[in-house]
Parts: sequence; C-alpha cells; structure tokens
Amino acid sequence: MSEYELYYWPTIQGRGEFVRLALEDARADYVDVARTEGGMPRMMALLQGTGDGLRPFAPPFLRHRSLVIAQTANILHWLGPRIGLAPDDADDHARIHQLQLTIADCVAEVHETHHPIASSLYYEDQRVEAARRSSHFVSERIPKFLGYFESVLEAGSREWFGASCTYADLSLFQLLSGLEYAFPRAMAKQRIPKLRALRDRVAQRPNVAAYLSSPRRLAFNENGIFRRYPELDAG
Ligand SMILES: N[C@@H](CCC(=O)N[C@@H](CS)C(=O)NCC(=O)O)C(=O)O
Repeated sequence: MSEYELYYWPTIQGRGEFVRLALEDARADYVDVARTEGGMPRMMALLQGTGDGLRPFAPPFLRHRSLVIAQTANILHWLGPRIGLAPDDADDHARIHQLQLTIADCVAEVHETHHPIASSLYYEDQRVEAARRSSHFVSERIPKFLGYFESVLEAGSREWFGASCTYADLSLFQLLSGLEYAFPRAMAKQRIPKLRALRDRVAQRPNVAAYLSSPRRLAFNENGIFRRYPELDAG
C-alpha cells in the first residue's frame, strides 16, 4: 500500500492538481486512486461511506493510513510539513497558508466564470450569465488577485513566497498556468514579471519538470476548472 492515496476525478486536473503537484515535487510515495482499475468505486465508497462520520464532501481528498482528509488547502496544510514543502515555523506556515486560501478563492471564482448559476447545469445553459460574470472577473478580479500575489513577491524580494519553495509556490504555478490557458488575451495584459519568473522556476524544478512531461500530467480541457471559452476571455 502506498504512503498516500490521492482521490480525485480521473479525467481532469481540477483541484486535485494542487495536491498532485506537491506529491510529485516531493517524489512522495502516492497513488492516484481513481485513475487505477477499480479506483472510482473506491472513491465513491469513501465519499458515500459512513466511517466515523467525518467523510469528505467532495474530491480531492487524501488518505494516509486510517486518516482521510479533504479540502485542497487543508490537505496541503497537513501534507506540506510532512513532505518538506512548508515552513517549520508555525507563524510562517500560517502566512503561507493564507496565500493558499487566497489561491483557493481565486480558483472558486474561475469556476464561476463558466458556471455562475449552478454546477449542475451545462455551460451552454448559462452562457449569458457566464459572459457577464467573466467580464468582471477578467477586468477586475484577475488584476486584483495577481497584483496582490505580485506585490507579495516584490515586498519579500525573494525567489519564493517564503524562505524556500512551498506548496503555495507550486499552487501559484498551477493558478497561473490555468489562467493562461483559459484567458490568454486577458493574461497577455497583466504586468506580473515576478509571478511569471516564479512560475518558470517551479516548472524547472526537476521533479516538477519530469511530472509535467509525463502522461500523469493531463492536458487542460473543457471539463475542468480552467476552460478555454474564447467568448469569456474579454481581454
Ligand atoms: N473547497 C473544496 C472544493 C471541492 C470541490 O468543489 N470539488 C469539486 C471538484 S474540483 C467537486 O467534485 N464538487 C462536487 C460538489 O461540490 O458537489 C476544495 O478546495 O477542495
């Protein structure tokens, strides 16, 4: 049995990717359960099962021995110190986690650009609202979120958000990559040299680079969180 079991929908990067990147960077002993044969029923059983009652609401979730924990940022908060991707000092860690939660806020807004009314409806059934939601996301929220992260890096004048690379740096790579996939025109207008340099530094980390060129790294697609609908990229 692997040390860590990651449970996430098997055909998209989605929120699972934030956890996957940390596991890959650390070369942790993990298995992506739902991508294995018979893995989906195992995932659904944990989602629906009773156990001690504290079952996950939604993927991604992580299993380590008898422990099952959900919520992307919570998983990374637990996992980071165990795989060398979080600061040792608790105060420093809280401030790295603050960045991770802000990334999660941004990811939720990205999802709302194509699903502003209901996740249960198709994009095609909420296109009008999606266009309205996206125009605000593109003109107001992308600059505000990315401007904030850029200024944090600038103020620290370091290579990473903290003293060394953490799960928040890896997640920033994923956020930037996803935004560039979904909103190429809008992203071309952002002045974020430090974030782009950080994204490149993450991509060049040997374990991340090996992962990105492996079949385990799925391509972005229009079932995931970051979707390329040119009509929503009002840049
Ligand atoms: N806040 C949670 C959100 C989890 C979530 O929305 N998961 C999606 C896939 S990315 C899902 O399967 N949701 C099902 C649902 O909300 O009913 C996290 O960050 O992990």
